[in-house]
Amino acid sequence: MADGPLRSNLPPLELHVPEPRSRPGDPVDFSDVIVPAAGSMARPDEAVSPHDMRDLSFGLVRVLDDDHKAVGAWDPRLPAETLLKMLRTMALTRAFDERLYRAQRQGKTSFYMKCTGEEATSVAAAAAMQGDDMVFPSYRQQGILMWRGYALTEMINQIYSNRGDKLKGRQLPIMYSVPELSFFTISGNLATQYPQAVGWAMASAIKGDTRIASCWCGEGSTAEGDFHSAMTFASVYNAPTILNVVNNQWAISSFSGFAGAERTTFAARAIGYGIAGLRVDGNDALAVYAATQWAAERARSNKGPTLIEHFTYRAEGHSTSDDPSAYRSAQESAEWPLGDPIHRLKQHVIGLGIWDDERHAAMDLELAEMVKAATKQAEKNGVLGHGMHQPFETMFEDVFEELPWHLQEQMAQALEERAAKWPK
Ligand SMILES: Cc1ncc(C[n+]2csc(CCOP(=O)(O)OP(=O)(O)O)c2C)c(N)n1
Ligand SMILES: [Mg+2]
Repeated sequence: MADGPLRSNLPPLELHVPEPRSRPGDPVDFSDVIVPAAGSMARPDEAVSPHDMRDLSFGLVRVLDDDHKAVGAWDPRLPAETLLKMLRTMALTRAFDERLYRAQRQGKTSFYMKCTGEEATSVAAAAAMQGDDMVFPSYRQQGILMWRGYALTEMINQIYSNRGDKLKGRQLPIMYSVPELSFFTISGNLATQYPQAVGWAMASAIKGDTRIASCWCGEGSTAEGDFHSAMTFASVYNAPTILNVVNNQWAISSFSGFAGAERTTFAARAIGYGIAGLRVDGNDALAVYAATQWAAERARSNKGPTLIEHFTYRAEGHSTSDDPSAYRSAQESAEWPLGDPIHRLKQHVIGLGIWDDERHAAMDLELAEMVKAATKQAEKNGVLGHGMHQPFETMFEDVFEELPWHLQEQMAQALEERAAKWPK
């Protein structure tokens, strides 16, 4: 019953509650997903006014066509070496995900997150940036660390929170922090990296530096206030930033409709802020590279920030704590119309005559062995939950230069209680 006065000649107000396209057991229908032909989008100059590129927020920049050939103005025309390095790095990311997912199932760590199907959105983006441009990733861009050559054992030490963990077990597994690779600390609090990236980019400009910043968040995270604050600052100050939204259709069990996908695209969020917006096929490594290269050039030449929506699909569960079969049709992943990014790049380089199935199979074996060896190496430093790998008091350290009195007291009390409870 309505609480307010009833005006019986008016229809009752009602809300729209989005419903996902399918639930477990349902057949999947992606016919509403519009996939423009590869090469059909115009590529404006990097200095274009955001008002003259609105189409690019609603279309889809695609380079690889149905025959895996690179076509159109967005083709970045990469040398064979770069194409093969991107392919290898994406395959390494997947091999790493496979093994560390299993390690979680074996009880060696508490938590893991895969980026299966989304490898291009981090690897190809990192490839198109300078190695010292600052990145502010979410928890699904491990591909950036792979591209920048971070040691796998360091990543696994962190995942196992073991003696070798440089973060001393104080971060959730997979929440890396690698300052020497210009890789900002991953935070579990969604979208906080957005204002941080814009602020960092503003500082870079204030200092007269040439390094730009790039951040990533999921489509669900665009519903956070931080996303919009960051967009305002980026727009007002023309901050040299690339703002990536990885639209993988799902935010744990909430489909993208709950973040507004039924109303407009995520790239179109840029329009209201007067920022350049690009919507790209996130499973097309060449399109991701080309869009990032365009945005990086724009940012570096003081023409302004770019919001890039990477249209992709989260092929697996949100994390090891999730079971997607409880809320979405198992068919979705198989029927996703944009295919798999590794398969598509592989077919492209095979078509160029610089790669073949045999070499690919050999590479997959080599990478699996490499990851296995790194895992074994890291396990020498212990695995999560088997003993205390870091001195207890480290949880109080490294925040303040000098430990304030109240934390000193808390530390002393904690150590005392610990000694009383576990004398050995
Ligand atoms: C501020 C905040 N709210 C909620 C959560 C819980 N949470 C963690 S991941 C997630 C879904 C995020 O989805 P999306 O942004 O689409 O990224 P994806 O996981 O798909 O990469 C939620 C709700 C959180 N970590 N932080
Ligand atoms: Mg998502």
